[in-house]
Amino acid sequence: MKHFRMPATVLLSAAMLVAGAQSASARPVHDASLRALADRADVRIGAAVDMTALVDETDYRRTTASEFNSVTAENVMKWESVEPERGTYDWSKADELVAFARAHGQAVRGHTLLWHNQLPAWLTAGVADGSIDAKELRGILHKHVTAEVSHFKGRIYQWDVVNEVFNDDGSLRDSLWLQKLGPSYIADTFRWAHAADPKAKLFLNDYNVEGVNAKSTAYYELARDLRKQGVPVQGFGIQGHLSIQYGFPGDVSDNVARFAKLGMQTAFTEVDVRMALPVDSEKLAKQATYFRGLLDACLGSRSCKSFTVWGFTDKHSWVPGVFTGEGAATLLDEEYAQKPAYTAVAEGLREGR
Ligand code: 9MR
Repeated sequence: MKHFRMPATVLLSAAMLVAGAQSASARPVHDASLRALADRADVRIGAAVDMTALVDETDYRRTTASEFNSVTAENVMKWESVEPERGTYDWSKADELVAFARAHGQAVRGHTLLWHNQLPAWLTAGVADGSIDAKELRGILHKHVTAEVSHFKGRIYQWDVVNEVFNDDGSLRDSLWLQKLGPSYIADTFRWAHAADPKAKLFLNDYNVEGVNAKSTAYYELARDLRKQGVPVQGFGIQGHLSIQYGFPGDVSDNVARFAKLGMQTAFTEVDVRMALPVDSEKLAKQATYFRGLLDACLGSRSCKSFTVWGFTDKHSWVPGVFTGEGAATLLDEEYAQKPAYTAVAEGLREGR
């Protein structure tokens, strides 16, 4: 029996997802859901989706389907997931998400083509031991971008093409991409992505770029220069990982506006607002104002097409695993009850643009 175990699990997962899709779509999207409000505000409201939770939990599936009209793969479109062994692609989990989205009338954000994290071990090891040289690495990157964008062609409305390539001081991150290929890797990656799916909107994406600061200015200058050279970069993604222990970034609307002025789209791509635990009502109220502040900056500019939260229940959030003693960063608590942040987002969407 042992060798049947894996395929059986895979089959079961697929069956459960389809069943979930049916039961969730049988429930009408209620008029006051975030997605119904977002439709009226002409913006996409999105969520990062944890595929394990989507397969395992009915509440998670129902909420994903009923509250959001855009989804992002939290992990399963990253390079280590899709090409775990060199030349062997595994699109299965990402395909399940795309199928779920299709069944629920949701758009899909692609995340992410080039990053310095979650790279396959064969690639990082090969670069480290010198068996993959710079010329080969460039070819590998070209092949990866082409394979992934082609696989999802026509099904992704926004791609995070390059992710987190600047430091907070505005210098380029010293990643293996910069070390081996030099700064031209950025333009190359956009050109290759565009060649594979000319209709997808191609985004730069990073954290700590909500307001006007050295890092967001580096992106602004990069975007302006690339566009002048005819490089197909069409969007700026502001992740929006905030914490209530720091002040709310003051000039988010100005920042969005300057990218809009370049003719670019903007998006809030990974919004969450963490706090030191335990939770209390004052912290929750403050958190709500942070969510609302970012949402208002989005709704205030026609350039802003989507507002995505990085997890929607405190039951499934990356925050506690990374920031010791912090958490409660999402719209719903661990029991899926609505927090003040949920109400604030719903009210913001109801007020519209
Ligand atoms: O939420 C993701 C978490 O499950 C992964 O373990 C982590 C690995 O680095 O990546 C998290 O998502 C990140 C996203 O891809 C890029 N911006 C920062 C996000 C939070 O770390």
